[in-house]
Amino acid sequence: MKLKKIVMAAVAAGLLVAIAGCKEKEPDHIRIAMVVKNLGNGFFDAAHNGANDAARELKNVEIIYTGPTTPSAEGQIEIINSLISQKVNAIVISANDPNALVPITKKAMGRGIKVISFDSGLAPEGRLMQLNPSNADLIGTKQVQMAADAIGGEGEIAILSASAQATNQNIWIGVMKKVLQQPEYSKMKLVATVYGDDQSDKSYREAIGLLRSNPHLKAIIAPTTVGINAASKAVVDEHLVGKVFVTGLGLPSEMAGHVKSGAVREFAIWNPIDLGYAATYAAYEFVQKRPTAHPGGSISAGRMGAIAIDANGEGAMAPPFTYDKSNVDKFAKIF
Ligand code: RAM
Repeated sequence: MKLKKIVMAAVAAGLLVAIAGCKEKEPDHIRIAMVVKNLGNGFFDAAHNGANDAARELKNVEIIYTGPTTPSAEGQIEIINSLISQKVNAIVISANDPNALVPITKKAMGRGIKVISFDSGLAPEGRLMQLNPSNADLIGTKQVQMAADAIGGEGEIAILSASAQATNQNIWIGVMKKVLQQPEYSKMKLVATVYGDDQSDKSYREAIGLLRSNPHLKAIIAPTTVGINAASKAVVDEHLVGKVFVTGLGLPSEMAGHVKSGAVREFAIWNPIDLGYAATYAAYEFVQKRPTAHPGGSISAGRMGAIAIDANGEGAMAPPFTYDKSNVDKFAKIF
């Protein structure tokens, strides 16, 4: 009798284990890979810091920070292939191309990896969500306004961008071109758009090229933290401070000296630490299959609060902040 009871208890326990095994188990150690456009960019180093902050709060999250040495879709494809073999739980990517990466991120998603893009987006079919730093119209408009302020609303301007396929820069350039058609900017003329590939040396060479081949140039707008830094150096080296003004999106830590030299009056940016932090929370919510993590829902991003996901699967953070000589030093200590 006693033996029968033991056998029955053992069978019941076995059944319970089997049932538990059938139910999809939430991973207790979550590996989130942050794939950036390229390594060695201070903007992404700051985003990485934010990702680490989120991982510390979430406790069971490990961040794998990676990216190619130069910003190319090919380099990111290779990395994602390896992340698929490593069976990471999520990939958070700033994409070097909106479309070229879609087949590989689709493959990753097919293997159960949650893919979200942040900063520079993937086409909707290649990701579950895109986290934008801010609204694209605001970012584009702001940069034209800053250039207009610096040059009194009149004269030739040029754009020094990142890589030619970068999703985020191309969206902002599109907005800038539209804004420039408004009557208030009719005296500003966009004479060239060049690409420094988010490499300091190439951006510097492109900026020098712009300055030398456009003797009437009044402003360079660089919607990239690498480009704005390189363009400012070029203006100083060509002895054009006060004649040509640089503006765009920069990191206070990299731009403080250029604001002091006079090459830059104002520039803008959002907080890249918060962006990396929120992107990590977003990935976590998708891995945990939170019921609200879907287009039309929202993610809850720790200290950043709830971020709504629109019908296209996009979410946006705060408006860009403007920096000039009154505040750049204070923020230079942070990012
Ligand atoms: C560079 C990168 C990044 C962009 C910033 C403003 O660091 O191109 O994608 O968001 O500039």
